[in-house]
Amino acid sequence: MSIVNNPPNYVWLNGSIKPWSEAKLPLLTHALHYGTAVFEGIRAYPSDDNLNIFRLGDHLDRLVYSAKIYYLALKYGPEELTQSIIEVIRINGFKGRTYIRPIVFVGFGGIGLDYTGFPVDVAIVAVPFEKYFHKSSVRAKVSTWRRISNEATPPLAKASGNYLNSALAKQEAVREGYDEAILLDHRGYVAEGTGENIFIVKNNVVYTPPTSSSILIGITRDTVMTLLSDLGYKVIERDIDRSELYVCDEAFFCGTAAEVTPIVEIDRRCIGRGEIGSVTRQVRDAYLDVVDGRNKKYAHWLTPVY
Ligand code: PY5
Repeated sequence: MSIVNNPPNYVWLNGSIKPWSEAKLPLLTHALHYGTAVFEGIRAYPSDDNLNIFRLGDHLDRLVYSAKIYYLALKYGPEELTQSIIEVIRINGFKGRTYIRPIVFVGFGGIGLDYTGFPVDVAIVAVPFEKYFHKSSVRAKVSTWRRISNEATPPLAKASGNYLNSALAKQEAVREGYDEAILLDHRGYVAEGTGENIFIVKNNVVYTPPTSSSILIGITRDTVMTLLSDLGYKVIERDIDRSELYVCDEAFFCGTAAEVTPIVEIDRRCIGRGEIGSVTRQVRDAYLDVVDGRNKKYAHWLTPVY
């Protein structure tokens, strides 16, 4: 994530809008110590006449099930959260590409791991946000770290603590001169990037790891699968071997922050021609048409802010 130079003027905390400088938390906030929080990463994109939040309902559904896994009782329903997200964007006056981060976290209640009865706080922060990767294609490394598994901390919950695993892999990759890491699951099959799902293309067929391979079930992944089938491509969810990464024709990451980003090198092996491939280009352009509001077929995925 790029550095946010200017914090927003206003945020939302536990039911009301607050100036950034007044939204403060106790140092004994449970989530700070133990990662006991679940969150969402959502984007809003300008169209010709509005700013539209992409697949907000699906992100809020995932927030609800992530919270359920960790026994976090959400005090606000999807409708209230929808209105609050819109309010946060409006009060800050954001009109351009915006990233929205709702987070549900265990607040201050004590030191112990049994957080029964502790407050479950909710915050919403939105910031102007352009590109996640500051380049049009990336070079990746298969991490020496394995993706967390369902038997440990379930990857399908978008839980803050899960990102320690991502952070280790990302730091290793960046310090070794790569842009991103690809994590294998506990069985040794390809899982995902540190904050993205992954797809490969071989002979015009598209493959992506199944939901059982320790991935976050991405909303962009679902969007991309839908758009690829609209484009006439067959998409197969199946286990992918590490070596298949090296011999595929194209590979790309996708996620809310990363959007559709081509991977042009993996473990110092050039992928395809070392530039964005034709399938990736088509699905990337189709994705941007949808989020920017140019494809009316998917207008139902957009929630207007103004
Ligand atoms: N896998 C992981 C581990 C993720 O963190 C993300 C999203 C995805 C897949 C893609 O999910 P979706 O398509 O629903 O966004 N990552 C966040 C994002 O906003 C945070 C990145 C730092 O993209």
